[in-house]
Amino acid sequence: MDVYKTSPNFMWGVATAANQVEGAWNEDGKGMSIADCLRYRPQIDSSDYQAVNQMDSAEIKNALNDESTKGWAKRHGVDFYHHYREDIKQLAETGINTYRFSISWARIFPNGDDKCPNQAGLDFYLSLVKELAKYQITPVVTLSHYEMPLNLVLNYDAWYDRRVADLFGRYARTVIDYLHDYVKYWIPINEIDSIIRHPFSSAGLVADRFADLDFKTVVYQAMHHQFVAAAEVVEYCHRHYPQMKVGSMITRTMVYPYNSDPNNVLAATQTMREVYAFSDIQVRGEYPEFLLAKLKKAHITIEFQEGDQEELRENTADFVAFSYYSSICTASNVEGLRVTKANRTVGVYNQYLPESEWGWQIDPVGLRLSLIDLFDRYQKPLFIVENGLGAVDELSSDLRVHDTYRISYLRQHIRQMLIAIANDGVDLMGYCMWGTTDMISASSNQMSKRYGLIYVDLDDNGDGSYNRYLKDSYFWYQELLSYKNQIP
Ligand code: BGP
Repeated sequence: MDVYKTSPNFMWGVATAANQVEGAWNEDGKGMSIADCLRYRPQIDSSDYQAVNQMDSAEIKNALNDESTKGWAKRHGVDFYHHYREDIKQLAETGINTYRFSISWARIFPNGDDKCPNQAGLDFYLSLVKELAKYQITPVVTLSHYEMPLNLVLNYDAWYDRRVADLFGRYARTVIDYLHDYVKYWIPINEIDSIIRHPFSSAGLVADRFADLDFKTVVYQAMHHQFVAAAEVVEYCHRHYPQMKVGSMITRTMVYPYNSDPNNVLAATQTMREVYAFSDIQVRGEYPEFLLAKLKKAHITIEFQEGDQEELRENTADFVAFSYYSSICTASNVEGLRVTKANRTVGVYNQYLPESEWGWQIDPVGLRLSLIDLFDRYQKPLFIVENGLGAVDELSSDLRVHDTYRISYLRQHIRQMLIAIANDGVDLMGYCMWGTTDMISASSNQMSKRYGLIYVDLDDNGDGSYNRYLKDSYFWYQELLSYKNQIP
């Protein structure tokens, strides 16, 4: 058994997102959100995330007119809304001390622009954090994880519209005030770089609604509004609740050069800089020069309102959170090279690494490299808020899932994480594995891509009993958490 040291207050936990677990899409006053428009589409290759998650106005209209949950995977989630007490109790028994979840904006402000918040929505999240408190589990709350009220897409211009950033601010302040006794850690926007890769599912941007504008300009303007809105959350928390900590969050897919050809090394460096631009703005408080130069060259102008620059500069993140699942290679000329996919990113296949059933390459050392790189760059506490393996799991006749492959994935990644803390001097606050129970996959909207420690009896069409069954990985995580610094 390997022995490593984490600090006694290291945050060991699990992570999830409202739109992937809650279900109850139209209950207790919740409004329709963009996630409720994302349908599981078996006719499309589920790893083609762009095709799966691209929506046009006609498809949204179609979703609006369909009141069923059949096939609309995210509308029923895994019914966490009605199972949260039993799920939290079960997860508490693993020994976790941290639980990352997100709030559905449309549960709080059903249309985004309502005069008053929906009390039932606020109360649901209050009960949730009280439930966590019962087990001394610290919540980490994401305010925007791939959803927003659909009304802000249809009657505003989603995140492109500055008024939406203001409405987000009101929503954020409402939730922060309501939960402040229970929540210290906040992440304003999940994987803030996602807006570039999937602008509809992360920010509600529907290309055909901006027919008169250059869509790239729309995306970058919306990105700017997300940065300002996130900085306002930092400002509000620090001013009113000085104990609170607010994080930046990016998707940290490791990127290698395909080989040592300097042109490929340059391609990898440039790809990484594109992602780092997002954390740079939130951690350093200003747009990096290379991004400004790139936008200028592409004739993309971002409109700054008076005070935006100061807002960003004065309200930087307290910690740097990231998700890590896999890595890709990059080459300056990809012709003839085998293509691979990672977390909604396409790259060149790495011959040294195995791959998951979804073709995401499994790279535990890439996690250690990411930790070193991020810490050297920012010298701020880091937080791994997502890491896990999506796989097809089978419930066996003993009503268990024997997911040795997931245990192996987690063991290798956690080992590299612990080495990074022990040997590389990285300051890491915590680790949350993705996820809790199984849940609907974000990129493919399907159930059969499972990540949980707890199996949920449900299929891609939404048929099943919703019964929960423990997986071998549940017991492995429990064993790990009982040793904390040793890896079973
Ligand atoms: C992250 C998202 C999550 C999540 C995870 C796994 O990017 O923040 O919401 O689901 O990726 O991705 P997927 O579900 O597409 O396999």
